[in-house]
This record gives sequence, structure tokens and C-alpha cells, in this order.
Amino acid sequence: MQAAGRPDSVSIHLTGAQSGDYNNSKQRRRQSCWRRWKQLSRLQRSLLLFVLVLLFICGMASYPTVAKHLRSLTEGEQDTGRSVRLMPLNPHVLPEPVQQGQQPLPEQLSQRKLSNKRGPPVLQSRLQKKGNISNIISEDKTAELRKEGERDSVNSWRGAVIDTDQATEGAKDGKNKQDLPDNQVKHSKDLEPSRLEAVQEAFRHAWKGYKDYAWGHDELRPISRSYSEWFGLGLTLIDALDTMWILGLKQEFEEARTWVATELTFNKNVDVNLFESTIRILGGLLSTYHLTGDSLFLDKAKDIGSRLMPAFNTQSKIPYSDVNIGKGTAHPPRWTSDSTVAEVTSIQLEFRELSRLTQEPQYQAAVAEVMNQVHKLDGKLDGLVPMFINTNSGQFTHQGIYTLGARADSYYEYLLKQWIQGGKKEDQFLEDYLQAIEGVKKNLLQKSSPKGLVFVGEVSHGQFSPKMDHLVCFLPGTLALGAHNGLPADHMDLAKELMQTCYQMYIQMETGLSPEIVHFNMHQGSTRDIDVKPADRHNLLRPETVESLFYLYRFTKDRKYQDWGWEILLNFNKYTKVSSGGYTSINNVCDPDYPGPRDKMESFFLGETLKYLYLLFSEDHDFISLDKYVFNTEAHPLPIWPPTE
Ligand code: DMJ
Repeated sequence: MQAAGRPDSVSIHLTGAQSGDYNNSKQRRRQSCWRRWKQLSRLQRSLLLFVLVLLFICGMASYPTVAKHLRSLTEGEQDTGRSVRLMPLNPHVLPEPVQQGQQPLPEQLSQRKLSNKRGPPVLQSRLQKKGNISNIISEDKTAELRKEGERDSVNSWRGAVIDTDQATEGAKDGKNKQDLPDNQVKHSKDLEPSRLEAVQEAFRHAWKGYKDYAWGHDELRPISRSYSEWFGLGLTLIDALDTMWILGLKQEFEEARTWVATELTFNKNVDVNLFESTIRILGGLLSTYHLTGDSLFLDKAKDIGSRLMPAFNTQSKIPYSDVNIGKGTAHPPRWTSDSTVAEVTSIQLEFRELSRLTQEPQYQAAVAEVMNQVHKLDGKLDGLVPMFINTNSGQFTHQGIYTLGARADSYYEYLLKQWIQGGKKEDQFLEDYLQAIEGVKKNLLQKSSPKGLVFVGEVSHGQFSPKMDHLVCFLPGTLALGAHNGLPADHMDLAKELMQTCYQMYIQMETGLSPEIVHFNMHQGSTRDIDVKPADRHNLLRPETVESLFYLYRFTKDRKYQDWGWEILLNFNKYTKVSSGGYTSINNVCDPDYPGPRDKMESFFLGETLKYLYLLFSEDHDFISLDKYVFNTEAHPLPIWPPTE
């Protein structure tokens, strides 16, 4: 019965609640709450109030408009740091949606950039928390603007944008151009500064740093906003002269010319490295003379050329590595009487040209003697040379290591280029070059696993090593240049394969920038093709890959090479650009979170890297035509000699 009676009583109770009982119970509850509140100690009450306030703030912050306001307040505070930020320290995790055809805001672009980071999500969120190295290295928002719609346009030389997509895209998917929202059309047309302009902008940024903190000195140290001296000859300024002329940066060029005219003197008691000062200073002055016709640069070239000549006063005629250009004395490095093979065989283009211009044969004679001797030497492996040569005996030393990387690289480059410079008449250069390329194929070429990337390794005392320097990435360009000049077509095939490998050396890294040295995996079952040792993770802003991209694009017209170069430029902007001016080499291409600035902008970044990028994006292939000019190993174009000479 109890069970039967319960429903009744409930029913009665509920009826009561619907009238006044419910209100009474509410009132009772309020009273009991108040009683309980009064019973709490002061500390307990304060704690409870604090929790309630906290909950209220969290609730408000999750409401988008308020959140936006709060974030802008915090970012505003962080943005006031010493002229060194462009990215908020606590960037938003997600970008706000952009309406179709609406221009993204700069803050949205920086958010997208973060979410585009390579690497697993955990790395990305770590990066977002730490804000990357934004206190030191700036973000390039305009570059990002370009990236947003880069496929919408084709760039002609010196910056004119030819709009391609608008006419064709609509037709492709059956839509008429008018079907697109009006603002979308504007987006791709108006927001796209060209890739050429992006290179000019990068140059100007690098130059600003050099001008502000290192003017007239050898190299900019962009982080410490100072400079370093190597020879004390304004190395970056001279290396960059012809780049400024090529990029059309008239004002910058004029300022630099004034410095050369009024400040540059080679009458200095300094030791300089023969190779480095030949390719950067002599080469830079000669090419600037050719491009501008300004005799100032020829006079300076003659001055430095003649001051370098004492280097050849050796027992063997193989030059010493160092010369004192003020005293007229030369010597090998303190610890050895050896010179580096690449160094003594990669000064020929410049000294030969100096003889042609001055009609003084001693320059050409001195460098030709070196080539003749190296041609005859024993100790080569199928045309491949060792890395050292003795200035007393004239023989190769430390034999047994064969590489196309450091200390041997430009020997091969200059064999081909001397042949081209001289009008393809000096057969010995061609024979040595062809033999060496066969030697590369036979001894150094292998494929990686799992992707089968073709790479150039090294041989050390009969053992193959799958090590490849970034320096070797000059080779695709040189092979392509040879094929363009009538050498076997399979050189071009190999050039394309190696170009792909060099590109992979960039995109497989977390920063999208290549390390100095990689090791390829060759055993089956490898999960990745490329390994990088901790000591090899740095990037010095080197040019070799973009140099080769330039040659490959000129000869194949395949736009993918331009796109690869564009990616590389964007990554230089992302990880190496310093907001107060300049670019810095970095310590670790595998850590986008902290690439570790090395505080140095090498002169070849302006002399070579940016120049080759500019020429890569240029559609005017008659400008610095590869049938009229040959680039020295520091990217200074020198004329191919006319047939009569
Ligand atoms: C430059 O000085 C020259 O390109 C040289 O041939 C190799 N090293 C640097 C650039 O990496």
C-alpha cells in the first residue's frame, strides 16, 4: 500500500508547488544562501569572490569582440620593444576568417605564416608560444602579401606585372571573368608586387643594415649592429656594386661609387687572400666597369690586380694563398706551404680579362701557368683533383680525397668557363672538364633512399662517403651551361636531377633553408633521404642553389625553377632577415623555433644570392645574356671575348 499511496502524496505536493510553495522554497533557498554566506569567514568570502570574478573575465574573453580588444591591448605593449619587432609575441592561434575576395589584414597574414610552419603541430604551438626569434628577426609582411596570390601573375623584367589568371582561370572552370566578385579581381591585380620588386626590397633592406652599421667595412654584423673586417677594403660594398646596377638601384649605386672614388685605397699594409680578393674585388670591379663603362672601376681593378701579383713569386709558380697588398710580399698560411686547389685555379677568368683590357700579358701568363701545371699533374682520379697543392714542389698533397665541395669546387667551374670566355678555342680546358664530369659520374654519383635523389658524394682513400656540401649545388648550373654550349645532352639531364636534389636540401629542412652539409641515406629501408649532423646545420646565405636555378630557368624556361627560388627567398625573409637592417647567417636550419642568428651577413649574399634571384625572376633573357657574359665564381659577369681575339 505504501507504494500505492506515494504517487498521491507527490501529486498533491506538486500541485502546491505550482502555486505558492515553489516561490516559498525559492525564498527559503535565498535566505539559506545568505545565511551560509554570513557564516563564511572573511578569507573564504574573498576567495569565493575572486573565483567568481575570474570566471566572469574568462567568459567575457571568450566572446570574440572583447577578446580581440584584450589581445590588441597586450600586443600593443609588446610591440613597443626597441625597433625590433614585427610579430606579436603571443600571436593568435587561429586567423580570423577572410571573406572571399577580401584583403587579409597584416595580422592575419602573420597568423597564417605561423600556421604554415613546417614540422609537427607540437613544434608549431611551441613556436607560437615563444614567438620565434621575433625580437631579433623581423617578419616580411609584404613578402607574405605577395605569397598570398603569387600564382595569379607573371612578372616581366624590372617589375611589370602581367596578369594571366584573370583571363584564363574563368574560362577553365566555365566562369566568365565578370562572374568573380569585383574585389577578388582587385586582390590579384593590385596587391601583387612582383618578385623582382621583392628582391629589390630584400637588397635595400640588406643595404640599409650595411649602410647604417658597417659602411665602408667588410661585413655587416646585423644583430650587434656593427661590422667585421677581413681585409679592411669595403668587401661588401665592392661585391655589391654590379648587383645594384643590375637591380636598377641607382641611388644606392651612386653612393657606393662615391665611396670607391673617394675612400677606397689598396695602398694598405694588409694581408689579403689571393682567391677571395680576386673573385670578389677584382671580379667585382671588372664587371662593374663593363656594365657601366666607368673608367674609375677599371683603374681600381688595375690597382688591385697588380698588387696581387707577388703571390705568384713562388718556386713552383703555384701562388701563395696570401698577399700583403701594401708591402708587396706574399706567403702561405702560417701552418703550411700548401695552397688550396680551387683557390689557385679559380682566379683565371679575372686575370685573363685584366690582361685583355690592359694589354699587359703578365696577368694572363701567371694564371695560365697554374692551369698548365695542374693539367699535367699526377694524382687525379679520372679527372678529379685532390684538395691541396704545394707551392714549393707544385705537386698535389694530402691526396686521396675527391670532392666537388669545398677546396675543389670552382676548379671544375673555371675549366668550363675559361673555355667559354675564350670563345671555345682552348681545347685543354674542354678536355679536362669533360674528363672530370665523367669522373664525377663514375666515382661520385649515387642515389639516395627512399626517394632516389641523385647526389654527388665524396671519395676518401677509396671509400665512398654520401656527404654533399651545399657548395656542390653550383654543379647543376655549370652542367646546364655546358650543355647550352654544345656539350653532351646528358649533362643537362644530370643538371636537372641534381637541381631537384639541391632543392630538396632546402624543403626537407624545417626552415626551408639548406644546411651547409648533408649526408644522404643509401641503405634500403631508410625513412628519410637526407640527414644533417649537428655541426653542419648552419646556413651562411650561400648562393649556389639559386645560382643553378637561374641557369636552369634560362635554358629550360620551366617556371618551377622560379617558384623554387621564390620559396627560398621567402624563407630567407622569414628566418634570416633582421628588422633593424641586414640579413644574418643562422646556426640551425632544423629549428624554426630558434634558428640561432650568427650575426654575420656575408658579402656574397649581396654579390651573388640576391643577384641570381633577381636574374632568375627576370623574363628578359637578353639582359646579361649567357651568350655574351660568363659569370665568375662570385657572380660577377665578365664578357665572353669576341671571336677576333
Ligand atoms: C663564394 O665566395 C663563391 O661562390 C665561391 O666560389 C664559393 N663560396 C662563396 C659562396 O658560397
